[in-house]
Amino acid sequence: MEQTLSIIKPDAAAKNVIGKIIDRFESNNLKIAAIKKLKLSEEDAGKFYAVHKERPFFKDLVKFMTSGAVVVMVLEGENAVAKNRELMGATNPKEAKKGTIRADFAESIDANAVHGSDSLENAAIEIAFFFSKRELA
Ligand code: IDP
Ligand code: MG
Repeated sequence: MEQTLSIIKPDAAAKNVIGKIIDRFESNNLKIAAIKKLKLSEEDAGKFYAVHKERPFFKDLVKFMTSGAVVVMVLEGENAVAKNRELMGATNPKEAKKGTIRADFAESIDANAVHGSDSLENAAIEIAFFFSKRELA
C-alpha cells in the first residue's frame, strides 16, 4: 500500500470539477486518506515547488498556484504514486492521453488541473508538507 500527494490546482477548482476529478481516483481504487481545501501563500507555493526554483516558469507557477483555492489530498492504494501519475496524464495536456484528467480538464501546460508526487520519496515529503499526523490518522 502506498500513499501519494494529489493537488487539484486553482484552474480545476474554479471550474467546479473537484468532484469529477476525485471520482477518477475513487473509480480506480485510490482512497482519499486525507483531504482539505486551502489557498496557498506565495511562501507555501515557493517552498512546495522549490525543486523548480531555477526553471524559467517558476515565477508563473507560483503565481498560478496562489491564484485561487486548491484541494490537497492524500491518495492511498496499491502503486498509488504511479497510478495517480497515469490517471493525471502528461504535464502538457495537449500531449496527455485520452481519458486522463489533464486531457479532459486542463487547458495548458501552466494550468494543468492536477499535481501528483513523482516518487514515493517525494510523496512522503509532500504529504508531510501539508498534513499533520492527526489528519492522517
Ligand atoms: P508535473 O506536474 O507533471 O510533475 P513538473 O515538470 O514537475 O510536471 O512541473 C511542475 C509544474 O510546473 C507543472 O505541472 C506545470 O504546472 C508547470 N510547468 C512545467 N513545465 C512548464 C513549462 O514548460 N511551462 C510552464 N509551466 C510549466
Ligand atoms: Mg512534478
